[in-house]
Amino acid sequence: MESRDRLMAQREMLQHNDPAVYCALVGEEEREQKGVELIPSENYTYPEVLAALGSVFTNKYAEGYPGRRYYGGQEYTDQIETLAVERAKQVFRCEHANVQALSGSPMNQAVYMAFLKPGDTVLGMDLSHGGHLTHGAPVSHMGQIYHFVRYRTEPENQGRIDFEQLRQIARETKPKIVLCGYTSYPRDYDYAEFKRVADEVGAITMADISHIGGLVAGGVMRNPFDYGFDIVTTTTHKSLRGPRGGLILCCEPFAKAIDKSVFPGLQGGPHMNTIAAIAVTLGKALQPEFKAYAAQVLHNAQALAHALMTQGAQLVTGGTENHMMVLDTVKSFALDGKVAEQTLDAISITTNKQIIPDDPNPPLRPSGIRLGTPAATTRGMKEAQMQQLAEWMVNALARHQDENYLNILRQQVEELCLDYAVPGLT
Ligand code: DSN
Repeated sequence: MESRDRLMAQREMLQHNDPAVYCALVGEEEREQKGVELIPSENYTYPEVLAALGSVFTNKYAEGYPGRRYYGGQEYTDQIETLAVERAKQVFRCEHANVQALSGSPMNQAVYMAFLKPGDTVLGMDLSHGGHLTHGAPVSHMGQIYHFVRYRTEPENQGRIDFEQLRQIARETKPKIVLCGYTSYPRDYDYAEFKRVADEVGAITMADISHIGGLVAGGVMRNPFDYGFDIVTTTTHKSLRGPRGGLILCCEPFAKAIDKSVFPGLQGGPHMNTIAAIAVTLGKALQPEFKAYAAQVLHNAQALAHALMTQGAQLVTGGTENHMMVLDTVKSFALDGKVAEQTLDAISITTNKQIIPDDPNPPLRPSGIRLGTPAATTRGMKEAQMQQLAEWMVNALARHQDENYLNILRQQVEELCLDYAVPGLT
């Protein structure tokens, strides 16, 4: 059967045999097409990635690594994983890559488990200042097993990291890992300074570049390996535009311990359909078009941040140096982040509520929302559309109780979105 017919037949089978799942799928396709995604950690992946994810590679168990597996029948899985590894090394200019982590959390856990014993110290970013759950949130298992100590940003210095404080904490606590990388931080990272501190106390340097992985791959943001970092982790589904997965990249001396920690330490059979999709994603990241995409993500973020601030909205760091920004909705509109998120949902602009540094409010009703440009850029939106979206968002948040007005805005947003197709849905 021709591939197109096969895909149609698969969808028809799903529609016929499981209408509940099919209806939800169609609903999600419509939601993605008619609105716009401004959550900074999301993206619209490539049609080729969807094809690889929905392929027979999902059938195969492949515990182990290429050439050293515990099951037979690995001629094509070995090809795929080797390709993904080689491309990852080329894209990120590193000596070793493990492509088996199932997603971001197990990816970081595997690194900790490779090099730390319970109770060992990790120096990471304060969570309300932008750190991630796996960087030591007390509610995460990682926060309970290891001893996380925290550095912070300086609000009076546009959210830049306070390296004096960071160095002092490192000297006092002697961490085994100095961790740089965040989930809600709109500034670039001074890897050289992190490395100096880590060297002074004999710590391993680890950068979790999950959010900016695509921007590093596209050469528009700094690469931690250029500053002598030991280990870099990144998810593959954010700015990199791939499937949901994780890469652990490192220099050769760390390679064995990391591979052993992922399998058999933490995980069983790798998801080979995801690894096939990661190979596709990294192949795309090596194309010149990807550099242009990454550059446009940054241009769009500048345009969005500038348009929001011009219209009186307050960004937590007073601007951005990457793809994201955090809007203080309490200061800007006297609304908490939950209400702001719901208001923007009502006009088909998807964002997410977000705690801000030292937020006095709880995480489910925090003081801000996060915005980012990777997904909108994938659809071909540029600076003019960012300005338009900023205007609609500010107007909606300023008149959030006016339902009729929100309906008018929603129609305008959806009209715009019709002109920008979601890849894989046309
Ligand atoms: N959930 C991701 C994010 O939104 O940043 C991090 O894990």
